[in-house]
Amino acid sequence: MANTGEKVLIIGAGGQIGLELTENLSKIWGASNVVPTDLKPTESFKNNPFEQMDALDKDALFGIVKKHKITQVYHLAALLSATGEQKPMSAWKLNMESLFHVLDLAKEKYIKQVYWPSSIAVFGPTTPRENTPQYTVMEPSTVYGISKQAGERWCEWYFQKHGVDARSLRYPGLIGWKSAPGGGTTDYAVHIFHEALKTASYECFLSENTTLPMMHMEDAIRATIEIMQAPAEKVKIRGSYNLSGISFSPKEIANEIKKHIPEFKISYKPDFRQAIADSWPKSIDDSRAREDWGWKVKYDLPKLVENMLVNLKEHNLVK
Ligand code: NAD
Ligand code: AKB
Repeated sequence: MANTGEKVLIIGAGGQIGLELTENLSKIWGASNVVPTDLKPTESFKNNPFEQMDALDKDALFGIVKKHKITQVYHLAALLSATGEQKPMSAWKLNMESLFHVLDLAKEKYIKQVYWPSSIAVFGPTTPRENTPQYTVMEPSTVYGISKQAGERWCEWYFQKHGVDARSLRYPGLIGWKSAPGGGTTDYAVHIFHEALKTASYECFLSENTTLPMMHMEDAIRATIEIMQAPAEKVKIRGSYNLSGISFSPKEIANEIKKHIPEFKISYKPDFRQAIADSWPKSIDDSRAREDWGWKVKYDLPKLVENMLVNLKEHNLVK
């Protein structure tokens, strides 16, 4: 049976994370208590009270929060790293202004809690790349990374000055079978599975040895819900927590796929996303998340690859 008590708003619910988060939060709070919002409706929300909303429209956001007596907001709408480099000013506007709207709602006590994701994109070429610490040099070289770094600082500022209970994770690249990625540098690690099952070949836009931090979507959703449900005093970092899953390169994931599809072939044609990937860490130290609120990853690379191939096939989701 679903819990009661919270009324949850998800902004950008139609995206890669939002679709799965809506499903999971609906199991916890009941579908009628979870309000997904996005620029356009999708079929996935037939059991939830979906609202069409532009995250930049502060009045619409305030109206929906009041109408549904929302207590928690998960704010996911953003332009990601690759799209952000193509549309820098749109990325800056959306990623920053929409965050202020949500933080202001919490400051004015309309809502009790905010979740806002950050990213490994907060790090840059001058950051130590192996086992990147929680606190280190951060000079992001993408508009997306700059917006995430600024967002972290604003979340912390609203917490310190106004007592806003904002919580955040620096997600690595996320890989799931239920939803498609939306314009990031790590998107190859989802596309590769679809192409492997469809054509047994994939042309990768990153070079073969580009190692990046990644995570199965199930782990990421669990981490998100765990940090939101942790007692406030355990959430000691109010910027954003490092979060680590697994690290691999295109060559390594291709080799793992070959164990299931021996004829699978990968080729490499790096594009502008290579420079973005080269500026990001290879692996992340998430000891603070483990110590503070008990984070523990479940999926390693072999489990992730098996899970993706089995589910994409079983649910007929190859695109
Ligand atoms: P996505 O691009 O798949 O989804 C974003 C959603 O926001 C889309 O459904 C889009 O329609 C919606 N949106 C865009 N502009 C909007 C607007 N003006 N008003 C309302 N909705 C709007 O992104 P995602 O992968 O689900 O990422 C969600 C959040 O998680 C983002 O903040 C992203 O930076 C962060 N994140 C994602 C990853 C990842 O690998 N997916 C990694 C790190 C951080
Ligand atoms: C992207 O590649 O932009 C995202 C991210 C790591 O933030 N997946």
